[in-house]
Amino acid sequence: MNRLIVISNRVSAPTDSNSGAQGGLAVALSAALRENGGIWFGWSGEVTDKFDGHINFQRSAGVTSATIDLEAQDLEEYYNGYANRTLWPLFHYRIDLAEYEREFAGGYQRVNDRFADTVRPLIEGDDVVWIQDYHMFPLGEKLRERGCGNRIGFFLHIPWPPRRLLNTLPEAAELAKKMFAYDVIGFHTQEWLESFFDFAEKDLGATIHENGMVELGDRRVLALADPIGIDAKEFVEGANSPTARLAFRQMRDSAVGRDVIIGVDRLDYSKGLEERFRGYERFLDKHPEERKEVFLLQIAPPSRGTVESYQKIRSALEGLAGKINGAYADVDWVPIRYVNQGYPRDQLAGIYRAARVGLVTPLRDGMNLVAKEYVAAQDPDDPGVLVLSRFAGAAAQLGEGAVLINPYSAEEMSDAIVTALRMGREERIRRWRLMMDNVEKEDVIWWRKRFTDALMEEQTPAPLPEIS
Ligand code: ADQ
Repeated sequence: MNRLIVISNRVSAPTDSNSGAQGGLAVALSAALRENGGIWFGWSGEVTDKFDGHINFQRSAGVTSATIDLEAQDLEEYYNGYANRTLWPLFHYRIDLAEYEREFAGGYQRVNDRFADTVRPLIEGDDVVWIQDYHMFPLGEKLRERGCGNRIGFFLHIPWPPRRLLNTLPEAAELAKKMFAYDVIGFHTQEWLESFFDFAEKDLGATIHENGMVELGDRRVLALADPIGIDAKEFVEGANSPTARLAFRQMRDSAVGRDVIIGVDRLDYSKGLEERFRGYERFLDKHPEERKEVFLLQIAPPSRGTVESYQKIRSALEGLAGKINGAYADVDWVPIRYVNQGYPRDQLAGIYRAARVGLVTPLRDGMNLVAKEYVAAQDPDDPGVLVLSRFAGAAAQLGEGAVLINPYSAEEMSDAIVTALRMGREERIRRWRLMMDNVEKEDVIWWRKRFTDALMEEQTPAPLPEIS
């Protein structure tokens, strides 16, 4: 069996202290590393005065991690700069927020060189390398330049934008060409995959074959849609744990008979939080009879706080929540409970379960795991309703059971909330079953295996089932 070398910006291999708090991705990759042996390589999260290529090895819960420290300037240009101020907004269709600065692009290349230099000596014989996400587009090519002939895969966790948007990036073609250094590349949905095909064909002159093989000059890469899932089994267990039961009871007690509408998102402009608040405001305005029957619990831990656009969205949301609460609250009721902290996964599962409606309304999202977690946490005999944005990757899998909306439309959001609140138990169970079947079947292990099978065995995976 081949060893696996996973490379990502941050390493979230289990440590003795965080094993209960890991997300599905970390769980899936750690399981793969445990089965195959190998190393998880990435940035340590630490800053050093002078980069010296020192690698810190750690072994915990059967997984070896190898990390490097980076310089403050690296982080400013590569992480806060190119990754989060250039690529993230552009790939989420926000060219109005994307910043195209040469020093960001330079820092991005420099850090990818640092990754390549330090990880290259760790890659042996027939190791298989799997690189994660938009922080590392050029890493495959840089490893090839350093003589790495191993099979290398790349998975993109965010959307691949339409070519007319991507072409606003000065080095769009160079960036896209780097995808051809890989043997296999994966996207969450058919839509992102097709956007890649479109760019490859029209802007690079590549040839797309039926089986997903894309040819450019003498390079061939297998491109596939491989939607990520959650660790459904573990999440269901978590939702039935004593911690979750307690969180459920506390939530229901504090709701005093009112229906809870829940949103859980990193505080990010791609998640459509302002639009969500405005949609909810429309609902309050149009349905005075519902006002004191419900409240919105929005949990949004801040992220990327040093980037200006994130500071702006944070203060905009505080303003909006304050304005809505000011306009509608009464002595015995507040319409929005706005919370800025993170919660342990089991507690979160209990909170999801207590909510009659899950509002997952990103303006654009590669997948969105909160939608799947909300479904997995529900009581099978009395499940809540998922209101889901058409523009989340998750809509391709959960669209039959969710109430789908256009998140830009306050009217649709308001109507969907009413539909969800009034939905009878039988219909809720029917819709939930459809979604849960998918969440259980296409879980994170399925996702990982679909990719690593293609990478290790050069197999084109079966096409995804069509959802009407
Ligand atoms: P994210 O943009 O971070 O991920 P998402 O898929 O929703 O988005 O995952 C967020 C995770 O953070 C979930 O597991 C959620 O439970 C957790 N989380 C959020 N708020 C929390 C809170 N207050 N307390 C505790 N946990 C919280 C990126 C892409 C997505 C893609 C994933 C995986 O943007 O589209 O689905 O990667 O590929």
